[in-house]
Amino acid sequence: MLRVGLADATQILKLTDEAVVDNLRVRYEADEIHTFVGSMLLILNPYRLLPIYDSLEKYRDVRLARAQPHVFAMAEEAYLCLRRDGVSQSLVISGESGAGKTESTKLLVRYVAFRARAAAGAPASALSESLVRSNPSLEAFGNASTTRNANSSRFAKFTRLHVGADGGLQRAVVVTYLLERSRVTLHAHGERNFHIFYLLLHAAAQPGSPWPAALELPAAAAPADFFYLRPAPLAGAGSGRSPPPPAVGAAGRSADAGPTDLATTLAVLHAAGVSAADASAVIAVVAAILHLGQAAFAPAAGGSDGAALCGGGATVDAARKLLGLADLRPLLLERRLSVPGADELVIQLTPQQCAGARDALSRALYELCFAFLVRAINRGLGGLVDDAPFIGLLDVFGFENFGTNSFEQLCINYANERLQQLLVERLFKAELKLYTVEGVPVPGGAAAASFADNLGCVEMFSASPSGIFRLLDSQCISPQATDAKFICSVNMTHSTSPFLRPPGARGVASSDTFIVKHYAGEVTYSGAGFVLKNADSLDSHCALALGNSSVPFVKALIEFGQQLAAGAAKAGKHGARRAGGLGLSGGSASASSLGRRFIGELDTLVKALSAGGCHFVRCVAPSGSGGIAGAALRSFDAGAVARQLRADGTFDAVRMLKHGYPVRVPFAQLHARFLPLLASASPQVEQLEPSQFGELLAAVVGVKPADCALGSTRIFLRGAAAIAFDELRAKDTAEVLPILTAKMAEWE
Ligand code: AOV
Ligand code: MG
Repeated sequence: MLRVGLADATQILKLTDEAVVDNLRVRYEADEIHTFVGSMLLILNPYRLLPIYDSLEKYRDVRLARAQPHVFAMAEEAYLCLRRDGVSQSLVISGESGAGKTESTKLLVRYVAFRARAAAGAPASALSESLVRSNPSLEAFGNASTTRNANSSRFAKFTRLHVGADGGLQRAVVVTYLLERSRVTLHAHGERNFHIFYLLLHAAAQPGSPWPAALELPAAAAPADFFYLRPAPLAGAGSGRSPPPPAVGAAGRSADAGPTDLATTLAVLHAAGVSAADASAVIAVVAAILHLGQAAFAPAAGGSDGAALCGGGATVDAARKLLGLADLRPLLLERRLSVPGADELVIQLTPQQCAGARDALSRALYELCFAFLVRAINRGLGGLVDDAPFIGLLDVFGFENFGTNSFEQLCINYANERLQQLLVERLFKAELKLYTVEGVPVPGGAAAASFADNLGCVEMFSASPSGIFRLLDSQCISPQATDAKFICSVNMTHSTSPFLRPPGARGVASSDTFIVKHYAGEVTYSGAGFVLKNADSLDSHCALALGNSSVPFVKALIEFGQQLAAGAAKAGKHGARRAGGLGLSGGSASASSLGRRFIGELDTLVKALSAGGCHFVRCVAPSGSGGIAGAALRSFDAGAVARQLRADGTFDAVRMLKHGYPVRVPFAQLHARFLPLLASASPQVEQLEPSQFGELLAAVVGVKPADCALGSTRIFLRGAAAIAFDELRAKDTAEVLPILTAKMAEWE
């Protein structure tokens, strides 16, 4: 028989980091990809479809302490907690890029939809159908192939599944964060733009396709024909390779496996309530972006200021038509400045500035389409606001460390730091504080109580006024802003931070790079574009022109963007921000900067997560940073696994949880729940203090002293001891009475 190791890493007798990794290896080799660390679940990416997702029924009503480790068991636990306590529960899914977060999220959604259906006795609802079906279209617009993951999420997503009083799914809301808009106009070597562009070209190349004529695309156009889709060359080398198409997802069905074709994407849009005309209009904007990318600029003839379009004239005209504009050229070649009390100032842009204006327009249009899509999907899911408790599923973009790391990685890695801090707070800090407050000695002593705290790193990013994002904002509002100045200010301001590597020792100028010691590893941030990307917003005259578009959809898109920008600016004034703002500026440069908006959005998100129960799912890439190539090998790289477990605090968690008491129940709760039962056996019980009552209960259910500790307000329990309490109800009075009497006699 195959050895399958231990289902819970905290059960390892001789606990070392190596033993934890070895246990995972043994399990992985036996296709056991799930392992508990107490109430936390580790999932090792299997990189292939395993036959372990068909039987959902067997997880129903099984408490986590009794369950086999499985992603469905986590969803069931969250569901049961919500039903029992009436409080929202969130499943926080973390892990490096390519580790399996998005696939796990889809499985969790599938389970909750099943569970809610089973509870409410309803047939498959349109809502759960729409939920599962909305994935391909979101992924088509929000995912792209990177060197780490062929279907990498380039936005973060918080899905709230609201559960009604009958246990059924009432409605769902998808909130998205920080789409990586810069990818629309630039992608790194070995990566691709968002899937939708390739899906469109693929569809347009099919015989008889209506798209080429409708969108003025050349027949049989290939991605390499478009500037925005061309494989990016490796710096100083030839052209880059194109990564493989999206892989097959965990659910193994095309509907769940990410974007497959344009028709599916359109069908989903349609199902979400988007009219066929609007769906085609979205695709037309996507095509317009491709056309826009073809615009090239040269210095204006005759030595005059400014630039002129060179080449690409026909495609710029196609973009103009698709966007419903009378004239697109002025939007690319000029900047108009409104001067109070004077005539409008028209400035001719240099060729480089023109390219900047072109790209800003493309990015803003794309992000608006994405936001439109999210809104449409939400409408299909039943509305935006609800106070009913929910199961929240958080799927973020994983920690990234590339050859060149810029603004995108800064935001992505900051988001991961925040979530890591949530885990540190929930798992370690709250735990230690509770033992202290309750007067219970920390189980396992000091060795078990040590953990790495990344709070200092989070603060280095978001603190006011000197956090990294604030420093970037100050650059953005300065007239002579440069990336070098920003990098220099980070190195100077945080030179003594333990989370920043001092530049001096590295033999590079302090304006070239800065190195952050993230919880998940050191990342060198460099390269150009911090200032530009942070302040990226659509010029107001551009927005005005598009707002007067003859294409109703484009007009509506701009109005929608302006509403979001106004909402974001208003929320910003009150300290909180909601998703929105997008490419349309809603205030001053710093008030609407992307970095600031992102910090605000994350604050709101973390508050929502902190308000209820949290369940942690950690995805691990067993082949480490081998990315797509490693995935093909399905190898288990012990070093890479150890690195991930050390970085995300799993080793610390195993140590702490091995000694700790995973279940704790307030005496008051025990008292309320079990008094009637015990009082029916012996009325004397009613005289007891809740803490004495707790002790009595522990004796009645036969909990060993080593498996419990009595605090000042609650009882701490280990292992299956907690379940013994739940089973108490089933016990006979005759069985309970002798123990009860003996214990009471002891006290007298
Ligand atoms: P990620 O969400 O963690 O990365 P994904 O969930 O996209 O990673 O997983 C990457 C790939 O691994 C998928 O496309 C699947 O091929 C495979 N995979 C992941 N989980 C499973 C599973 N349970 N069963 C089978 N295959 C799986 V990123 O979005 O890049 O951070 O930004
Ligand atoms: Mg993902």
